[in-house]
Order: sequence, then C-alpha cells, then structure tokens
Amino acid sequence: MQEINVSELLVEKFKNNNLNFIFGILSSGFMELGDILYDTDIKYIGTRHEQWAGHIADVVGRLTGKPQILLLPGGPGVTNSITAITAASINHSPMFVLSDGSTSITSGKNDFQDIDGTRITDHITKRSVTVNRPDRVNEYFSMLYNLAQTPLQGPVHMEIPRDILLMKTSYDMEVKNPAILYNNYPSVETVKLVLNMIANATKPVLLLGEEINNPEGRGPLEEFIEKLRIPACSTHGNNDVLNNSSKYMLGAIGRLGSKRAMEVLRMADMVLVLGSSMNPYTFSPYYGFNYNEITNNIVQITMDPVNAGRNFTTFQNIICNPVQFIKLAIQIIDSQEFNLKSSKYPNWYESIDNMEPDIFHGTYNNKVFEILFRKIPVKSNISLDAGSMSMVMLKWQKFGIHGRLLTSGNMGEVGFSISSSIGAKLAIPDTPSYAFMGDGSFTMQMSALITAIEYDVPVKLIIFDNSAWGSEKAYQIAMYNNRFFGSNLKNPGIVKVARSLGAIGIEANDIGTLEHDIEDLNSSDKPAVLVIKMENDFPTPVRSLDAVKRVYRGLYKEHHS
Ligand SMILES: Cc1ncc(C[n+]2csc(CCOP(=O)(O)OP(=O)(O)O)c2C)c(N)n1
Repeated sequence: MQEINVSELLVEKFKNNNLNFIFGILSSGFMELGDILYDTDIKYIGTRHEQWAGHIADVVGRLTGKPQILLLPGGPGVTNSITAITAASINHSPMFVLSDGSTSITSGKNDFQDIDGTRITDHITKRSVTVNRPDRVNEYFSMLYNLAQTPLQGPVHMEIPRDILLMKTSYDMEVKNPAILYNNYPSVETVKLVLNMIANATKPVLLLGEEINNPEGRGPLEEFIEKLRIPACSTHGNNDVLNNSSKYMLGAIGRLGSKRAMEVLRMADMVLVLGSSMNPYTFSPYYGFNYNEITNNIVQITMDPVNAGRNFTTFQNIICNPVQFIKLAIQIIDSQEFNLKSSKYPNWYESIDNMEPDIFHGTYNNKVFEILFRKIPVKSNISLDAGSMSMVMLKWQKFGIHGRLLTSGNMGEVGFSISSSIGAKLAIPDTPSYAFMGDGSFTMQMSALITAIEYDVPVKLIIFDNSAWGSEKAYQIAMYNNRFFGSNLKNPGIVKVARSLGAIGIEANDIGTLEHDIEDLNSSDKPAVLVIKMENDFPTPVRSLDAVKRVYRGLYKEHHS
C-alpha cells in the first residue's frame, strides 16, 4: 500500500480507466489535481461555460462508450452544468461528474459556494454522492464509474469537499485493472420465441431505438438485419442507428421522419421494437400518421423496466439488453437450429422496395437543403440544435454510413450543437464534424466556438440565418396573424463575429454559389463557420396546431382567431 493524497489517487483512477480527456472549468479546490495532471498525457479541455464542457463530455462518452470526466467547480459550476448533465441522462450517455465543494467542516453552514450539489444532481444522475472520508474515494470512484457504464448508461456525480481532496490516503498501486462489466442476457427460449413470431408474420418490421444506438450495438444489428432480410425503421432522432446505405433501412419515424418508414410501419403485422422506451415524442404524428394503428403484435425489448409497455399496449415486453438479444439471435440463426427460410414473409421486403422514397423539393429553403444534402460528405458526424431549420437535417438519408447523428434527444435543446461537434471531433478525429444551428442558437453558444479555436478542433458550423427564433415565429405565422412577440432577432454580423474570434467565416447570400461555399467549408482544416441566409419559410411547428387553436380567450379577443 502506497500513501498518496486524494488528488493523486484520482489521477491514478483516471489512468487505470484509460481516460484520455478531462473536460470542465477550473476551480480553487482542484488546484492540486490540476498540478498532478500537468505531468500526465491526459488532455484537459477547458471551456468558457460548464454546459459546453458537459455536452463535449456527453458526446465523447456516447461515441467511445467510456464515461468521461466532467470537472466542475462546486456551487455555480454545478448549477451551470445541469442542462448538459440532464441531456446526458436522457440520452443514456456515460459520464462522471466530479465537483469540489466547501470543506467537510464548513459545509451546510452557509459557507462560500455552499450549495448542495449532490442533492441538485440527484434526480438527473444514476447516483450522486458526497465523499465524507479520504479512504472512501477509491471505493466510491470505482462504484460510480462502473455504474455510469453499465446499462442503462448515464451520468454519475461525486462531490469531494476541498479539504478531503488534499488529505492522505493509501492505495494499492498493484491493483490496476478496471472492472469487467456484464450485461443482462436474455434466455435462449425467449429469443427463439421472438424469432418464431417473426417467422410467422407476413409483414414484420423492426423499430430501432436509442438503447442499441451505441458502438456496441451497431455491428451486430447490421448482421442481424442482413440475416432476417426485413425492413427496419428507427425512432425519432436515432436515424443513424443503422447504416442508411443498408437497403433494409427506411429512415426514422416521427417528426421530420420518413413517410415510407411510417407507411411500412402501418402495414406491419408484427413490430419488433429493439431498445426503445417508446416514449410519446417518438410517436409524434407527422404526415398525419396515427400510431395507434400499430398496437397489434408489438414485442418491445428494452432495458428500461419503468417504461416497458407504458405508452403502447404491447403483446410482449422483454426486459433485457437488446444488444445481447441480437447477438444471441444471430448465434441461434447461424446454428441452423432455427430456419428462417421457412418464414412466411419471403417477398415482403421486395414489395416495399418499389415504394417511392421521400421527395424533397420546392421552396428556396428546400433548395438550400437539397444542395446541403448533396455536398455534405456522407462520412460525417452531424450535430443538430433544436430549431426549425437545423432539424430539417433529420431528413438527410445518409446518417450512419460511418458518422453519427448527435442531438440532445428529447431534451430538445438550443445550445447543444457546437460543444457536441467538438466532442465528436475529439472522439473520432478522422471523421469531419458538422454542427447545424440557427442564428439564435449560435448567438447563445458563441463562447463554445472559442474552445474549438483555442484547442484547434476543426469543427464546421453551418448557421441558418433567418434573424429569428424561427421555431416560435413559425407558430406566430401559423396561428397568431404574424404578431411577432419576441421572436425577431437583431444579431451582430455573425460572420464578422466568427472571424474576430479566430474562425474562418464564409457568408452564403447567393444560392448560385452555395455549392462552392460548402466546398470551402468542407476543405477547411480550421474551425469554420458558414452562414446561410434563409427565408422566413418554416416547416410545420413541432406541437399540434389544433391544441393551441382551441385555447379559450376571455379577454384580448381582438386578434384571436
Ligand atoms: C435552451 C433552450 N432555450 C430555448 C428553447 C426554446 N426554443 C426551441 S427552438 C427555438 C428557436 C431557435 O431559433 P434559431 O436557433 O434561430 O433557429 P430557427 O428556429 O430560427 O431555425 C427556441 C427559442 C430551447 N429549446 N432550448
């Protein structure tokens, strides 16, 4: 046993878990930790706001499967990061939040920055603890790190009072291996039951969700579908779960999804849901599609016992790890124990293969997207902010060829895309990383661009400039007689701002030269910003228009329709 201090111990734990990065903002409590990290190969990426560090850590965690350290000053550092930790939680992103705090003697006495961070993050993490003794840091660290990366993955939080960070503890330097984790396996009988249901269906369809949209799930999933030869669609936002060049992939359902995917789902006589909680937003109506039509023969495989069967009447819920389910199913199919050739759906896929894919043309804004869809390299990581324009990128059919779609998921957050694309570029440096956002969103998160420039992370930002919080303006156009309350924006010159921060700035005001502008962006090896002027032409607002129209007004009736 070696005597070391708690900060040294933390660095040993980082190294044992092969961590390459730490993300965050410095604080006085972590000075000793910083000084030890100074001599290691672990790269510290400091951002200008804790939320951006959280998003970067989230995305690196998603893309590597390894919990990343988010280093936060206790108090305001923790409260500033709540949105990012929540996004990681919603998206099952493994993350280890490490914050300092007031001393173990003064905490709770209204000390400086004496905010109960553990309780604040309790609801949005898998576990949140305050360490009360130096000799428990090792135990807590391992427990939390393991918890963060076991299904369902998510953030954990450890707060260490600043005096404890400097205390002496002992550590067994010989025990270095991180834990080997086991996932939840289904039984052979259960997998056979489901394969039998598929074989007996005439129109089986797969619906693929967030729990298999991870590095471990994607390979087996492709193999599984190639063997089954049945059509697949994804839940909203999981457009990249399967290589879209796979002929079996029809696209995502839900908002801005694929009409073909929705129609095929309607036709299905059996739906195998792999790794989705089937939450209500996933099934938002689009193209007037009513998802109640698919209540027959749904088999839902999920790791989430709370939401299994909660939103839909399912024929069967199976609580297990869907990745393990697929792996076992492949083994069973390969062992010839199970013969899919005698299935009842031999020509089912071919019949839908002739269905016309989605068409996308028309207005000026649609032309912009049509050009973007052609010019963005297919092997790209695509980060999207919430916003009426950026979300149209969901219609891009090339997700998942190698790159990934990165969104804040059901968080629906404005402010996610720049940090997310920095994370993607750090996690997978060979793949270009694009962030799509509106002008409102860019002006909210400009300080995240500083981090990309400071650490020379060559992300590519595409900003749709309609000088508005367009999503809200869309409602005002559709329902409030163009009475624009708070939705028009007076921006600084965005290209000028980007250039002055040190990025390459490209202004696209002319659709005739847009292709060249995108080529310039694509070939840039520095952080670069392309601002595209858009028209006030919006897709259907997110929430149902009927719901808002029906609001009763007792007063202020003059302009109310
Ligand atoms: C953090 C956060 N704040 C506010 C919102 C509400 N909101 C959703 S979309 C949107 C407008 C985004 O405007 P912009 O980024 O300019 O994109 P546009 O809709 O114009 O394409 C707003 C304000 C949100 N989802 N997240």
